[in-house]
Amino acid sequence: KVLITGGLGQLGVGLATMLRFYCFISCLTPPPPPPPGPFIYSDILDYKNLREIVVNNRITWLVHYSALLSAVGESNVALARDVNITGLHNVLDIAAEHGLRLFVPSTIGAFGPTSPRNPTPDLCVQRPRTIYGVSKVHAELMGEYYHHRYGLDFRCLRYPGIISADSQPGGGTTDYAVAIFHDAVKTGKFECNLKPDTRLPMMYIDDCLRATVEMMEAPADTLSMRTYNINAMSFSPEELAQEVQKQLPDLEVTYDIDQVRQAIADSWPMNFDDSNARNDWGWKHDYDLPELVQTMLNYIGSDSRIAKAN
Ligand code: VAH
Repeated sequence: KVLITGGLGQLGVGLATMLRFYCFISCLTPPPPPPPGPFIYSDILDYKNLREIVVNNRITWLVHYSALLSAVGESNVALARDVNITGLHNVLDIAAEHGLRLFVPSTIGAFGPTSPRNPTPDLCVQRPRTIYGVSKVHAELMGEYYHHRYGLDFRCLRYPGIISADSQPGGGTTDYAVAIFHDAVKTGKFECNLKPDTRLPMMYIDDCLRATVEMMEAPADTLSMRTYNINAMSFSPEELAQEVQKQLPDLEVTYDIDQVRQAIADSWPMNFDDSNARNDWGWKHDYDLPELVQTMLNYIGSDSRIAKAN
């Protein structure tokens, strides 16, 4: 049984639905309505009752999605430090004490301006310039320490910007790549907050969640590392806009740069090297840019999930 913190966030809803197991949330603000399914929600989760939930529900896996993302973290560093770092410490202790297996996502944001950017390998300098990135490097290092020191089965994937149709991202730098689809369908106009040539690694949510479950299920002896980059594609706002305009030719795209997000994006990888994940546990992505755009517009346009066009 899987416990997901941040279970009503952009990724949590999809993973809970995919796993159809327990899903618990730790929202600091009133959560959106939960999706239908065999889920139990405990909101405003504190770590005392997290222990009770783990014991009472015989949880075996803990997926720790709860975190403040890059841009929102910069506007509230103290809260981001509390949720992303203190929260992680609590989760590590509960997992170690109760023999849980622990998955914590990291991110392209765990690299910084002194990391190789094109491509960015798994092992290189990591000096991120956001509290979000610092907290995720800390999570990688602490999880690997608990693995080597206490035998905790800790697993971690560095996610690219994740694009989803039925859940909204929460204050990240890559959020533009979700908003463009909704605005294109609703109004035919999109104002982008990153420069047109800002290239970032991106991934469709179905690839992200499948990678997560495949890595959780990978036999331990296939893992040469505990933290892996995973990749699907990289694109810039202008490349994404051109692909959307193939389907919606009337889409008008303008630019009003958010300096905070632009500075963050300029410090991140442009391309991700995920060869270790592909070699060790057989990772491969399904969605490239044309398929991403087709799937997103099919979903948002028809407002009902349509399988990827073959
Ligand atoms: C953010 N969407 O922009 C998140 C993610 C890779 C980016 O971590 O902060």
